[in-house]
Amino acid sequence: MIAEEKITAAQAIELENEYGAHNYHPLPVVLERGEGVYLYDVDGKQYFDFLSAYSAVNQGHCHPRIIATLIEQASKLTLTSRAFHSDKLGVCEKYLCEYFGYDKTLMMNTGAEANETAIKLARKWGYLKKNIPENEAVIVAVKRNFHGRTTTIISASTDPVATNHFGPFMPGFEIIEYDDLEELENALENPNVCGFWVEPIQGEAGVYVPQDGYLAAASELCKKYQVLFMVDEIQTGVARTGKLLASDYEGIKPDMLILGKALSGGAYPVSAVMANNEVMNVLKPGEHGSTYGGNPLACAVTMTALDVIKDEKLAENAFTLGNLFRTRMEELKKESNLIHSVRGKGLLNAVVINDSEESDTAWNICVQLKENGLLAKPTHGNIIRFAPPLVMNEEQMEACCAIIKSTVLNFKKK
Ligand code: IF1
Repeated sequence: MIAEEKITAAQAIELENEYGAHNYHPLPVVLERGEGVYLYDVDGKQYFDFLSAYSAVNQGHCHPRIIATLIEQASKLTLTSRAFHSDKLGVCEKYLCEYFGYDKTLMMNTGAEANETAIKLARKWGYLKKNIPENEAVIVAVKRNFHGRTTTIISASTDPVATNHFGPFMPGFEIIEYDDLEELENALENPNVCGFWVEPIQGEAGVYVPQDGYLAAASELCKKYQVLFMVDEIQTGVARTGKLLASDYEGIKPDMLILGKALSGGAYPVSAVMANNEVMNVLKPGEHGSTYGGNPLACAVTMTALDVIKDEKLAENAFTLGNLFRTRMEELKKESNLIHSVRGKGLLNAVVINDSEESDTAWNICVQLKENGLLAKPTHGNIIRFAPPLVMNEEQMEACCAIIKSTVLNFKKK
């Protein structure tokens, strides 16, 4: 391979501006390498990563075991399509079912595709098992949800930025308040409801943690009204919140568990829906799938990525370091009127900045954090999400909290 000419940060950004759609507004940093909790820009500057590619890199950047598997499998067989069997798919499907406790799985690629799969499964189950009149199935979703960017998924969105100028929208969604059991029960009384679709913690909305018992009560209401409990753990799952699943905090078992992101440790796009036979067996050959879904490379990487989660006790580590992070941020809140509040579970946390949603204070703090060697990004307006790789150790966490503290205490609003 011809030695690549080193690109400068300015050149990289200019190329993206010139030749790429402007569908993102990245922080002004150009990254070239990642290792564990660290990212390195094209000038060799080191950063602590406090975004983890939106919780896809829970196992840390370029985890050696995951990369070794990726290289080994990629040198053997990457993709057969599902027109044929492979030696990896059944093994991985069994692995996932035993890992998460379900009868069956359906592997896809992106989180959005997993959610689309869940919608189709819920609807078909509703028609065949709950006798909902054809084309009248309703899925209940909640305000401020984020489940992906496809036109069907945004049909349930309440975020104008996600929906403006993308209509017409898919019917069959009813939107209720998050964390409101009375509204939920009212909605589920409709006999045409086939599913309740929710994040156990609302990540993109700004790390909104519902009241204790909400998920357990929602699960009971779904049983009472014969509705599938469809839990989107794409961001909260795979140890991010201090348990293998955020659902585990309330001992609930979703009827459909929707996973993505860290299933593959950031090395390859892998998503999956887990369900028991009563739900999964409504699907017949030819009714759903994708070119890359469940390919040998995805399967090999997934099994190693999930081995790493267990072998390195990353859920336990996220639980412990999450408590440390929130303790340090609460201490900082006492010293700085810039901090309004701190919330989260495990290593999915948010710091709410004391300024209006419209202000760019949170953004400017993140730019300053970048200068000080830590990469984080606001989710919405005045909310900064802090979500480092789960492989971080206590010493690194203390160093990061010190960076955040000095940045906040020295920050001058513009
Ligand atoms: C972007 C947000 C986070 C998700 C949940 C499904 C998906 C996501 C709970 C779809 C994806 C990503 C998408 C990425 C940024 C990031 C994000 F800001 F968009 F909302 F994390 F909060 N369910 N979230 O969080 O999975 O199709 O992306 O694999 O679109 O900018 P995907």
